[in-house]
Amino acid sequence: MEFFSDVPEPVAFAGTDPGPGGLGYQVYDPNRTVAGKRMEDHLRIAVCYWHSFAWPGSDIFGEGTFDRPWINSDADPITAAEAKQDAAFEFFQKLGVPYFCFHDVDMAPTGNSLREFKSNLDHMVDRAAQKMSETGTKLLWGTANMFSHPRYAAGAATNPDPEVFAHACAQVKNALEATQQLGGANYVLWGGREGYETLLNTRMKQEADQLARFLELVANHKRNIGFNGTLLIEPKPQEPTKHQYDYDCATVHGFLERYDLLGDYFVNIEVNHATLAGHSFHHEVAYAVDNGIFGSVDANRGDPQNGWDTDQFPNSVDELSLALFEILRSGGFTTGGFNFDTKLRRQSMDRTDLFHGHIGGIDTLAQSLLVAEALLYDGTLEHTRDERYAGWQGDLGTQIMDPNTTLAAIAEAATAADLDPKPRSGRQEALENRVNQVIWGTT
Ligand code: XUL
Ligand code: CO
Repeated sequence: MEFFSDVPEPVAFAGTDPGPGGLGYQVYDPNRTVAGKRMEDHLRIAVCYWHSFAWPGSDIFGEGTFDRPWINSDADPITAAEAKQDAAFEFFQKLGVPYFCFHDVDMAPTGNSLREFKSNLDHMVDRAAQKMSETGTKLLWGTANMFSHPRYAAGAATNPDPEVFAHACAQVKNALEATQQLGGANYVLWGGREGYETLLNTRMKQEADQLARFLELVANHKRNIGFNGTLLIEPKPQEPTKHQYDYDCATVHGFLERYDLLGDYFVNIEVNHATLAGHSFHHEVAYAVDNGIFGSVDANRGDPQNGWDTDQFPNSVDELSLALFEILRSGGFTTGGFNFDTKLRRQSMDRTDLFHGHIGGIDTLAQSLLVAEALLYDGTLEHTRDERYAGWQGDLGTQIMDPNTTLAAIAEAATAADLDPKPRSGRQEALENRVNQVIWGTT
């Protein structure tokens, strides 16, 4: 059955004339070379299964609004899961992007036991493997949903009950192996309920030790089965819990270092999670790149007027260009990519709205990539930073960093040389203007 018959042909690069209905890419041209690589290979775009195919458009105040014939609660669960999978693969192919991402529960009915869930997952994963080989679509990452079921209300790995921890182990083992079977490039852990609602009943240190143990077990299993994708942690400060332990990139980095897990885990940075943590997306990417933990991105945006995770499709080149610049200057993605962890608005109920949301988001990323390339070639930012820190390459900088130098020796040298350093302009406005000139193409 064809679900997206209003879009008979795959969406293609159309340049300035997107054609009837506007279903063409204006900027995203997979084969265009940008900074020495194909655009498709830079962006490594993925569609997510959950918001796009498993969610009917419900919110906490109202039921689903979307026209999604494949979501049918009266149907036999496996038949419904198969229809959802058909719709998803039809969409991936018609959108013309290389990757998708999924949670175990998006793909397969959970049944009434771990055993039943596993056998449903096996069936659906075999079927997905078949569809992937027919369509050429690849898996960017898989993950396990350990936050929706009531058993996880007090967390999965951080639950006070070890039986819940063990249940989570079974779920992650199965989801990791499913990801491996599908040739996934990464495996993601988002700890939606790994946090607390109140400190009145919480032992933070105990929960941190449990989380670290869990991450250690998962990393060991990855090695045992020979999964060669990357393990990614997705930071988020809160929602659904009041406080989430994987607050932001710096918190995750510190946690990994504390528990000797650096090198086993990298980060999947989500734009709207960065802004919920009080950072810019640019900041989170720059932090991860600088500290060697950058992995992948969940592309979306928040709404500056409210403080929750609205997961809207990205539409601001200004917001994304500088983050893309950091990614590009660090050499780009390795196993990661841009996953659209994005939701349509509840009033966008037509099936074609799913195309419009993704096409706009993809074009925004593509345009941001072009700006990032122009910023790289322009060189102003890099040159300014080089100049600003040049002193650290000189004698004094080298001497300060020498581990044998003491505070007293530096003080003595400063006094003897009668140092009286003068402040210098940080040139912020000039640099902001330069970035705008590059974005506007007026340089
Ligand atoms: C929730 C979120 C998740 C993860 C995967 O905010 O971003 O969808 O990406 O569990
Ligand atoms: Co996400």
